[in-house]
Amino acid sequence: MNIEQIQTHPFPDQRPGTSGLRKKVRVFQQDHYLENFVQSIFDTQPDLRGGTLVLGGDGRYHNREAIQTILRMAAANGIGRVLVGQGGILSTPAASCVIRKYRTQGGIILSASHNPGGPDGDFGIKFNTANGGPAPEKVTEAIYRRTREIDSYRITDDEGIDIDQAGTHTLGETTVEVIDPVRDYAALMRELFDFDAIHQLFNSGLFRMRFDAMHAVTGPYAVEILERILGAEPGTVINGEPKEDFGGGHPDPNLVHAHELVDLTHGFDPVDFGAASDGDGDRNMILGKEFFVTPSDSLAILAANAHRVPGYRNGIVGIARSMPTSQAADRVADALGIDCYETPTGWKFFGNLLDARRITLCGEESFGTGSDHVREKDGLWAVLFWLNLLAILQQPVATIVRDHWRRYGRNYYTRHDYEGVDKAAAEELIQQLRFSLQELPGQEFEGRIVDYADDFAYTDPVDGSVSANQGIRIGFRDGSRIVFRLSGTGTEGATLRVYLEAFEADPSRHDLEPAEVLAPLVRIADRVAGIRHRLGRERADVIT
Ligand code: G16
Repeated sequence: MNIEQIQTHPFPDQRPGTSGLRKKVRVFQQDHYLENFVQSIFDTQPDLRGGTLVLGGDGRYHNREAIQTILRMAAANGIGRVLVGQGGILSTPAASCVIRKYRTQGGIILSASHNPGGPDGDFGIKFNTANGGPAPEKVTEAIYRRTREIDSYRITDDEGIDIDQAGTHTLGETTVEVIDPVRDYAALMRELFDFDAIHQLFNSGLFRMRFDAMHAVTGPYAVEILERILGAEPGTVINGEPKEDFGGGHPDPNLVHAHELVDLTHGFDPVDFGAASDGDGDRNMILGKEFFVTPSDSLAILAANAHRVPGYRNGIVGIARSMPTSQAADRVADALGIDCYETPTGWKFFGNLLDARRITLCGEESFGTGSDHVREKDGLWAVLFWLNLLAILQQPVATIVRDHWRRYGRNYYTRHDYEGVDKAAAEELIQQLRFSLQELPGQEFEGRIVDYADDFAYTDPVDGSVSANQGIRIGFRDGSRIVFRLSGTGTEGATLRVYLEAFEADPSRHDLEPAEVLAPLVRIADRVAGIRHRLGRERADVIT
């Protein structure tokens, strides 16, 4: 094996966003592009030298090539051992699980999550630290700074290794272990949930579910856990074969992109329970018979019922939600007498709270729910949590949710996304909102009076770090809220996200159409921000 020192030049656009570096596949295919970023990780993470690195991805187009490149760079950079998922596969939560279980020094996950794949699709890379979680901002900023000055990287001239067979290989001084991507994760799920109760539920003949893996990474995980271990009927997992282009689909588990699953919960002979996960397995969508559970409600319901599930039998110590996530979880935390933290968008902001044992559960409106079992959001975990509750409560999903609303009130919620809009226009829109913040409090819009208006800033209670400019919040005296922010995960133009929320305590008003309840807030959002006028869009592209 020869180590080569390749001369390179910095790329100006390698600052990680909400979750790692995401770009078009063609950007990553440029000479040196991936290598520069990987070398910058190795240069800024000295513990990896002689240590262990976890490596895997969601199986999307370019995954295999990238894995071979990273293996050769790991060997050239003195990484002691690499644990790589067989076939290059590791879901994001499974990677987090493996990093923690084997106490490794970190991991590299190759994924652009819910973004489409294929030669014209997206690719991504992110570094997770030794706690199993996405690198916090101080680490991603250090990596970014390094990408701005890099002038060479190290790589071996090897052919690469066979990652399709489990086993141990050597690349120079580096040991490469190709591991079963499912085994450790499935074992962890067995520790947390009552598998016997779920098994009985599937065997009762009274319950049917479908899990939509969307031709993404969770297929093998769901088939193993739901069908093989828990005895769900064959065919429970649909679109279970991972494909490099996700079968041409958009692996984002929401009402728009997972419509095949949504249809199975409606019409003639609907299934009792539907669930889906995304490209890299960290998101989840939960459906009952003709019923959609918003991710914000899901977090609140899991928190209120956690004591019923083996892994959380002793109760939860606290909850965290991202700022735009509805305030449903806050009410549960109040009732339980525990803290509820409001963090910026991005799972990385939960890491310190979890490590410091200030919270047990956390979640985001963007179809993310998780707990202290790993340091990533976890799609299948959420599905198993729901299955465990369904097995114990023996009630339909809709009944569980309605009971919850009756007790805590309902937070009507929706998110409007304006995708691929002109970046400068979107930035200008946010900037104008910032300018108007001071004037808004006290103003009345459609009978609602503005209580506060600010640009959300977060001070991490554990390490004191401050993250500013995290989204514009406009809160009204009746508890309703509008939040505006620009997505940090897109790869084309900009995406404006508008989050709308209205609270309703009266149970006789819990069965209204969310679109109807929230329509006045949609109008207010347009009036305050000038969305149609500034972006030239009549309506949102995706409403979830
Ligand atoms: C990522 C982050 C999440 C975030 C979501 C949306 O999810 O991990 O924390 O909520 O993006 O972010 P944005 O609104 O900036 O697009 P994933 O599933 O894409 O990794």
